[in-house]
Amino acid sequence: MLPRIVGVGVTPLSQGAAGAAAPTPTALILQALRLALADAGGGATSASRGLQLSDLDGLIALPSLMGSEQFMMAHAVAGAAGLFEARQGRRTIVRTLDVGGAGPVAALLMAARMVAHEGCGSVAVVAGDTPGSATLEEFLARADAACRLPGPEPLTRAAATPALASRASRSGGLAGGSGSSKSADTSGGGGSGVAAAADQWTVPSPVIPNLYDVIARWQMARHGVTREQLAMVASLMTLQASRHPLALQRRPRTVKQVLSSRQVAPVATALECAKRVDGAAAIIVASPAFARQHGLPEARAVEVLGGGEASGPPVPPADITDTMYASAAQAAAAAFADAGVAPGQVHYWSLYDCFPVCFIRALEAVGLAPEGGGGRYVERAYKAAASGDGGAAARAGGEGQHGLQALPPQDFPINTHGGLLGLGAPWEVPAMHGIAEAVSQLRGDAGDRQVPGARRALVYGNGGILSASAVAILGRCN
Ligand code: MLC
Repeated sequence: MLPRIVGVGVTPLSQGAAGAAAPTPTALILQALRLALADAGGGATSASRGLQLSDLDGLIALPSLMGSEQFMMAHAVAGAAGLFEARQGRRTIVRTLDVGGAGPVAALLMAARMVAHEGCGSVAVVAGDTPGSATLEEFLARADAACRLPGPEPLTRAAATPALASRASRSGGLAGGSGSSKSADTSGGGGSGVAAAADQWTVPSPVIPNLYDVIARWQMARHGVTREQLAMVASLMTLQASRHPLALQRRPRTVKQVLSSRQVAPVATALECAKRVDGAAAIIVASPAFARQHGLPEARAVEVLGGGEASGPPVPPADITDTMYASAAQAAAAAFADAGVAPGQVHYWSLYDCFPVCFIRALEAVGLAPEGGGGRYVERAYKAAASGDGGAAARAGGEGQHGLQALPPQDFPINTHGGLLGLGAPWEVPAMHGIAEAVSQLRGDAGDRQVPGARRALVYGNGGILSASAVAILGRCN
């Protein structure tokens, strides 16, 4: 009998109201935790009363970027929640896990291990952050600093990377001046073909989009991904988000609109960057015995069938090689083996999409597209959405003024919530949205986003600059 997800709580998303007091990450997390505890009970029609804080034997939190609680986040959250008082001296395990955006999936797997091997009946995983209510300057001051990590050969990097530094300065950056320049080279690839180097000390702000840009240009040069295929990812995610009740913006964007948005890096516009929003989410993992003891409804439980993790470099090195960014594929292979599930047995996929290249590589890593074929996979889906594809798209709803038609969920069973590029990204929270959407799909309550008959789902989280990968495979209990 496997550990299972018994409760999910997701707060509304927000971009921060002018003049309103911004919430703290911890306050949002507590809101999400309350929602998850109540959700475990199954809602108003269920006989179960849900769970109480005191029922939690463990709590895992992910660090926040905008909060002041920068030390032992999980302890800060547990303290603010009153967890230790509520537990009245019973053993409680509280841990902070830092693998960036891979955190929710890695924490889900850690929670499952705590349930299976550390004597915990139930463990909460929580994450929340408030980049949406920060000014762009405040956000970038922290986000840029977070990614100024030492890469290999720190003393020689600057000398080794003149091509990128000059490219990056041509693109302007946002803090550096002509941020709206559209004149940067978008041909892809560095002067030496596939060698696209990143010296994060000379990469302009915003640092994270510019570092991902290095990998995107490598992917273009190495695998023939086109500039338009990158933009199609962002467009498809806005189309997916247009059906999600929490989406702040429901207007799908075409490739043309994506490409004409503000340029922030040589091959990235603002619409191709994870969207800053405030939000928090919580999930509760429990043992089957705990769930039975507390009368939690079996029909809503989602089993953690297996998982895998792997890591890569903290920043793109001087020469990207074919094997350097294998962590997503390694984590996926480990997860499939652990779960005893093949890619063909997965019906729904939440794939991390902080930037289009992450999503394209994820399609290949999990086996939806062959190596180097992620761009073409995206292009086929976009063309179906743009053309109506023989009436298939029309079945899912009418065509709007933008000329795109929502794809039937069974034709594109990926990120039906819209991912980071469509729904939004509260720093390390987004893979929680991916988990929440997978749970919705497996419970069969995803409404017009429902993939018919979804019984198994895969969730992939990515941390840093493709530096940490975590993959979980989930399944219906009944
Ligand atoms: C904004 N937009 C939205 C939206 N928010 N669309 C839909 N839904 C939302 N919630 C649209 C705007 O209308 C605008 O479109 C465009 O997106 C840009 O918004 P903006 O407000 O003008 O941009 P702003 O946020 O101020 O700055 C853009 C940015 C910044 C690119 C500099 O967003 C950024 O740095 N993003 C990256 C964040 C990041 O690095 N996250 C971590 C990713 S790595 P239009 O048409 O008007 O242009 C990761 C791994 C890890 O995830 O470990 O963390």
